Parts: sequence; structure tokens; C-alpha cells
Amino acid sequence: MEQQLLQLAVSAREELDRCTTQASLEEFRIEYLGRKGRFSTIMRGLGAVAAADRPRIGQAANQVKAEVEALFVTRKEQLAESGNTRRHGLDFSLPGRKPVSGRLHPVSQVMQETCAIFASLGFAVAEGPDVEVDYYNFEALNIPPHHPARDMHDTFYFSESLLLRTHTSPMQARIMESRQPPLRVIAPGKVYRCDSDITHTPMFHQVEGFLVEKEVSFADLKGVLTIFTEKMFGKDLPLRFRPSFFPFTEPSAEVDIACVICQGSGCRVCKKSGWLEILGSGMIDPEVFRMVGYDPQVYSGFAFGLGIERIAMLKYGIDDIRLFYENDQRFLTQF
Ligand code: 2NM
Repeated sequence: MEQQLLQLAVSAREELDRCTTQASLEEFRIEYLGRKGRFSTIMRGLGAVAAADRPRIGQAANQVKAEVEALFVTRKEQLAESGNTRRHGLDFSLPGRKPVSGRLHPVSQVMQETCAIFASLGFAVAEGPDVEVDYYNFEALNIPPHHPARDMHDTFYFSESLLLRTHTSPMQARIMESRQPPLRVIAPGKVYRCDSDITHTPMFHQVEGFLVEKEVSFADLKGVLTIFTEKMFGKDLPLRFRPSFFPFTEPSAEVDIACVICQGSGCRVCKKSGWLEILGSGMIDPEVFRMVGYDPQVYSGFAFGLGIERIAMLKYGIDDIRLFYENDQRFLTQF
């Protein structure tokens, strides 16, 4: 037993010298000084020692343990002060800091989701310039000079013929002008209108799309837009197509979904109507086809336009569009 104690003291000393980190020091403490450690094991063996020898050996064991404990404390202090864990003013024993990962802005998320839904239906994605000429933004879309629809667009002009696009449809006109049907294309991007309040910002995001083939009908439009709203807002959501007017489509329809707040019973958000408008659409006007050189007797098509911020507000129950542009982390990190 005494032999065992001596060996333990020697090996403890050697082991301590090898400890160069707080972690290995902790392992040492558990192995030698812990409740189920080597010293405890020896102490428990004391019962088997002859009664006459017990006080002497017990005392020796306590003494060796006290020595090892003192050595342990000294080593711990050494390491804490200048040991491997602290060099060049850095404490390598500190736990790591978890890096904060970035995320997509909610507008970008909804934009990507929208494009992915239409891509799954066979639509190609086309991007065009934010600075447009009057011709593609208005004239090619059946909005001639002095047309009353120009007032609605609150256009930012650089000059008489150069402007910030008020929608992404100019891209549609450019594509139809340079390519032949059949075509299925969406145009995502930033658009600009001189307007600012809780539901309008001077810059916002749109996805406009169109499909041109032979014998396209309003039923095709309803089918594609129903699939879109189901994928974006869920399957069992009531939907309605309401007659409307756009210069570039005839007939035109706005699409409403049952109010996401009150489920159709009427509230402040849907102005007691039970419905929320989510996009505009229609059959492309024969006049637009003539402008781009398609024969309206041969081809037909539908088109639609939706505002990404509006979709995101309805999807997430956000009541002020300006939250998207204040860059408040408390808002943005919720998505
Ligand atoms: C809308 C509503 C209805 C539209 C029309 C066209 C084009 F160029 F093909 F004629 N692109 N997008 C359209 C039609 C846009 O936005 C509310």
C-alpha cells in the first residue's frame, strides 16, 4: 500500500509537468483527485489494511494527496498566468465565438421564390436596364404621349425621352421585338415611381411576365396565376379574378386573394372587403402585338405584373412598406 502511494506521487508529478493546457489539467484533476480518482480508490482500500497499520498509512495517504493538490494548484496558476493558453495577449483557452451568418433580405427572398415558381412553369428570366427610353416604357406598350395612363405612373424623367422605368414590361416589349413566339418570359427587377407613403416607396421590385403562343386563352392565364398564388400563399386560399383596365391588355383582370388577416370576414387591412389585390393581368392587347411586329390574327398571349414588396407584406403580415428599407436588424433578422 505504501509502495502504491509512492508510485502515485511520482506519476502525479510527471503527469502534472506534461499538462500544458487548462483542459489537460482538468483531466488530471479528475483522474487523480476526483471522487472516483486514484486517491479515492486507495483510500477505499484502507478498510482491508490491518487495523494496527491503518492510522499510519491513512496519514501518509492524506499527506501525499495534500502535496499533489498543492502541486496541482501551482501548476494551474502557472498556466493561467503565462502558460499556453495566453500568449500575445490572446487567451486560446476561451470558448470560440459563433460567427453570425448573413441572410437574404426578405424582398430578395420573395423575389427568388416568385422567379422559382414561374421558372417551374417553363418561364425564362430576362433582365433589362433600369434607365429606359420613353418608347419601350410607354409607346410600345400602347401608352402614346398624353395618354392619361402616364399620370398614374409618376415617372422620374432624365429628359423628354429618357426615364427610370416605371415597370419591368419594357423588357417584354424588347423581347417580343427581337424574338418570335412561342415565348414564356418573366422580367424581375427594380422599378421607380415618384410616390412615398406607408404603401409606396420611390423604388420597389416587380416581376412581370408574359406568354405568347398560338391559341392562348384567358383560361391559360387563370391556370398559371392560380398555380402561382397557391404555391406562394397556400392551396386552400380563395381567389377571384376581377375586371380591370390596363393600356397593354384587353380584357384585363386584377387578382385578389381572401384577406390573409381576417380570412374574408372584413377588417382594416382589406378595408372591410374581405379581399386583397395581389397582381394585375390580362390578354395582351392586339395593338401591342402590332407594335412589335406580331400578327394578332396568328398569336395570342397573356401578361401579368406583381409587386414583390406587396406580396411580401401580405405573406408576412407587414403593414408598412418602409420597414423593408430602414435596415433595422430587429426587423430583418426575423426572416
Ligand atoms: C401588369 C398588368 C397587366 C404586362 C403586359 C406586358 C406586355 F409587355 F407583355 F404587354 N407585360 N406586363 C402587364 C399586364 C403588367 O402589371 C400590373
